Amino acid sequence: LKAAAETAAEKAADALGVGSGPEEGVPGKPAPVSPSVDEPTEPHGPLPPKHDQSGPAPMSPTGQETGATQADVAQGGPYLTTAQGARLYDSDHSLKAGARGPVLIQDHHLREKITHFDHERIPERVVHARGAAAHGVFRGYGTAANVTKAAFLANGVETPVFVRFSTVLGSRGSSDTVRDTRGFATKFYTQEGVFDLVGNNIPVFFIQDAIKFPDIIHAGKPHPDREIPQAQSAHDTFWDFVTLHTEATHHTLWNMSDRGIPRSYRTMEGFGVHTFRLVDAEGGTTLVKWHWKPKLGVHSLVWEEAQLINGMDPDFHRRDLADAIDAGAFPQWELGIQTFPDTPDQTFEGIDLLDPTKIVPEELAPVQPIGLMTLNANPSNYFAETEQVAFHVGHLVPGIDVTDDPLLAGRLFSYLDTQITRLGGPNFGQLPINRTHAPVNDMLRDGMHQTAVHRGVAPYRPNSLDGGCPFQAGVDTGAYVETPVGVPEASKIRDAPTSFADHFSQPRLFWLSMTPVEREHIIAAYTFELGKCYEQSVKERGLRALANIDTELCAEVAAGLGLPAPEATEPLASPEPSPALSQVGQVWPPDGRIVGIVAGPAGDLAGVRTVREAVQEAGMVPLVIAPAGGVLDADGDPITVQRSYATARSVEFDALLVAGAPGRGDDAYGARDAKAGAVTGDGDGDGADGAGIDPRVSLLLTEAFRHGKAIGGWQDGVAALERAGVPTSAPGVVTGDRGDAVLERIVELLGAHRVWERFPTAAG
Ligand code: HDD
Repeated sequence: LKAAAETAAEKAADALGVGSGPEEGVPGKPAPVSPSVDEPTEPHGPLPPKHDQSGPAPMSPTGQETGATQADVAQGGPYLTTAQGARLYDSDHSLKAGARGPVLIQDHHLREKITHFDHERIPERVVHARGAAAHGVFRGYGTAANVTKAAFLANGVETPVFVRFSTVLGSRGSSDTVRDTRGFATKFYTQEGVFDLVGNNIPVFFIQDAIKFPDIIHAGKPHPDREIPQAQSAHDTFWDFVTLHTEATHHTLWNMSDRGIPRSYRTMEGFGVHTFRLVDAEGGTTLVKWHWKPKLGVHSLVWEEAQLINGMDPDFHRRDLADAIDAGAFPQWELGIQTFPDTPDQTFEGIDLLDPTKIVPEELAPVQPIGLMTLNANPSNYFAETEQVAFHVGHLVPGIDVTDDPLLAGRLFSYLDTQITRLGGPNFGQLPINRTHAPVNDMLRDGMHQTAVHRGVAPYRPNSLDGGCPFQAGVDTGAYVETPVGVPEASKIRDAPTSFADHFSQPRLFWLSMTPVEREHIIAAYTFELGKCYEQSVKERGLRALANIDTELCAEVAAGLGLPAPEATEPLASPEPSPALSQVGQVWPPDGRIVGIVAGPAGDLAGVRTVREAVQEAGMVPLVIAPAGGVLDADGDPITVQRSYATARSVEFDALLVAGAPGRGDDAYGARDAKAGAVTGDGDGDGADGAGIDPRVSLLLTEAFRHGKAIGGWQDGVAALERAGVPTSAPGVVTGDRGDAVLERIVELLGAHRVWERFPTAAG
């Protein structure tokens, strides 16, 4: 085999008329910089898998051992083969009648390779097309035992999970930080079957009845003629629909708030939205709403940051999640429930629990923690896992049941239906990422992509030929055991309950629960979005909806649009505000926060070293920023530079520290700038160059300032801040003689996420 590989290499070399040395002397190709970047010529075994794949053999969909290990089924082995396992000696040239002759159709490998490639894509999800996912584990606290018999919620039970976060409107290749709702879908591989909690980061929905789902999505997606704008709600059709269909007002208001632009998937809450029904061991029932509470707190971007990131790093959220997990900073959420008595009217404190446009304030029904989820592994393959995972609100386990929420009813149909198109048939449950960890013993047979080899002759019930197998479980252990909820005596009717007609009292509750800075952001968001609409009538209708939420909100947005503010058409309610809805005012751990340290080749490098270590010890990520890449090396103890002035941009950092920032013309820029005769400083690299500061550093610092980020400087860094135009006496700007002391104060500031006193600003 080795000889065969050698022969191939020799053949290639012969064809080029050169020796068999790697790429040596190939005309037009520069010599390789280092041997490590050459294509290897010796066959060798597969590289060790990035993630541990040594786990137990995957089960077949029928629950039988396949005998294969994960490593066997993954790509591996030293030799390239066809799909049928035949080794290939050349995958670089198609079979031709002579080197310059026509390509021959008998080339099986060519046809197989191209045909497979032609079919690599599957339809993207009709909504939530863009997502990122991670594996993890859920551990029950046992605190839900009095309301549900679901075994995975029992104390100490550990259940593997797979979570996919997503945006709703954009296509697969769209940007992460658009203003949109985020999906938060969790697959629990429980011992009693798969349970999917398919929620969002916003606790209410645009519509109360699933029959309106195609309408809201058609309105939100790009216009059908030009297919623009991508992944945006700031356009006429979206606002046309949500202002005509006023039950969308509450969800839209959440979208226009900071919740529409999360800082990270790791800092989002998750909500099951609908009311579900839990069933205990005695058959007793309780109504619940599901909540995911992030351990890092709920944080958002500011709008200007979000827009910049869409250009700078469209994969911002995807990268953030993967990097954090790779670095061992495993994100965690507590699962919690709000519980309500299962009364015949299914309301709580006057709130209709079947209306998915309503929340129950946490002050009325506290969220009770029932378990902890930790995401601790990135997917090995995006397509196999993140793309092919199939969630379904109907995937339930014993102890969890649905209610008659009309939105939920439509979802129970849609998720199964959509997978059949997306994943090419009814056997998508057999894909590795969708396989249950409980044994499967169904009577579903055949169909496209059937991979199970079913045994037995009698896939029907009742039967005697397979010994009557399989048997049905009793109601005490089975899933999908109906709760005997009364159905009111009624005629068939296309209508909604009268309580569903209240579209404004809860948006008002949300608005009144916001702090002044959050209200400023909401005003700015409506002004931007309605301002992007072309149709005057849509803008005016938007203002009429706002008038029914709050007079000040309406007046401010109207002023921004240059239109008169209309009067409310409904009396404004006076609900008790719910402080739990605000993202401001709490203190959170700084874990995983990214701190940029601007340093030059001179200045207090010992201080930079100390600060970098202290940042790491505090569980945060330090990134050293210098004029050029490489290392800063004052005294033989090099400090690695992670970002140069060319690659650093403020949006990546939660806080910035400045030890010194040399001006242009300094040696640290290297030959290129020196040759270009850039503006000179005093050239000593101490950051005190009178001639000014590099415009990129100035932009870095002023942007961070505008976005309410904590900024610190010590020694030469204080002068650098001043030259960059950062007011050193402003709130959240910390200066001092020692880097570690400045850092201490920065960590305190990070607890509040942003320096809120600096808002409102143009960036709001
Ligand atoms: Fe949906 C995907 C969440 C209403 C129909 N939905 C989807 C995903 C999430 C949600 C997180 C992505 C899952 C993944 O990562 O693969 N959807 C919601 C929430 C809703 C909601 C929280 C309201 C409370 N959805 C909703 C309705 C319908 C759908 C009313 C249809 C009647 N949703 C779908 C779908 C999708 C989907 C078309 C597209 C891809 C998929 O299901 O697997 O079936």
